[in-house]
Amino acid sequence: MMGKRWIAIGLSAAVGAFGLSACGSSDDNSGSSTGSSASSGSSGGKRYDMTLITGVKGDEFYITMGCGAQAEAARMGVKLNIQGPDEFDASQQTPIVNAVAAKRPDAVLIAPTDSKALFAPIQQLSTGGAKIVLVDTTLDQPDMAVSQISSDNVAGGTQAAKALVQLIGSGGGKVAVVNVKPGISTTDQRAQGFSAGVKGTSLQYVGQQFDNDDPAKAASITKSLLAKNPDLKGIFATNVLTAEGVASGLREAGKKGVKVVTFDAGPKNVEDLKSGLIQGLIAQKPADIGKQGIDQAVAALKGQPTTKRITTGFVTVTKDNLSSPEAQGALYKASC
Ligand code: T6T
Repeated sequence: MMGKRWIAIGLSAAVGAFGLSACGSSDDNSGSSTGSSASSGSSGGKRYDMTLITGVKGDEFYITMGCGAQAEAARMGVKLNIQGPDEFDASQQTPIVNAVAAKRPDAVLIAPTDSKALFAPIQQLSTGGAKIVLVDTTLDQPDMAVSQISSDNVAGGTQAAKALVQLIGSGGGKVAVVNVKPGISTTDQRAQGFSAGVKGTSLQYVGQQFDNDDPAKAASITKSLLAKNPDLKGIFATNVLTAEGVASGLREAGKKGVKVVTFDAGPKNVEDLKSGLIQGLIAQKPADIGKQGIDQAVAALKGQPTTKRITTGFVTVTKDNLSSPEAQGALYKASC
């Protein structure tokens, strides 16, 4: 009963957050959006050469983004190389950006791992002539980018708070956030949206802790949160690996009844949803982000209008709607 009621509310919250469509995308800038069918990924016989630099290797969100980008690149005749650091870390991503800059690609799609630290390396790429498209994460000063494409992460965090209000019910209680690390635009915004979303509700927000994108650390944070707050009622986990760790922590603590809502929909997250450790996944649209990233880069290279900011949507996945075509289509891939 509660699950079904929550889906209805979750979806209407999504409609409220994203305007006309619960899971569509919106553009908020002056330029017209790029019609990819009218374009191809070459100019005067030269095939465009692009690189996608993800936030971290092996994360199904970025794997799925890469699949979307690769399919669109193939369709457009663009040569696409995909790279990413071993860890979600600016000190590991920066040398990759510098090495890519030395090869002078036509365009780079990049998810900066830190909104400040990656500014100078990305600015240098841009000064070297590459068109820059920021995918997923962004910078504090993103002016060099021809386009920024991401979910509405603040709205997603607020949606998670509303979902926990519904799941926990009228008694309310304590809730916590397990987050990645400060300085990542997306996850910072999710926590910000969550904190705003619990204000004035029956939930008492006890704060956030950071796991450095390490599931083992997220598991130990979860266990110590439960030890310090035996009456904890809910947790919001802000990304794939954090969600994996929170679910493991709950399993290891043998704690039942804590409601968990998480961002993302990797295969392990889906397993944890099925087993009841997680009650709701806020799935992003990474393949769409990758596809639109290629389209924007091609448009910029051809001197066509680009869209400064593109917001992609979410699908809220629960145990109840998991088998629906919409939910199945929103799950992330471990390979293309
Ligand atoms: O949640 C995604 C992405 O949006 C975020 O910027 C970093 O973490 C993920 O890659 C998932 O692990």
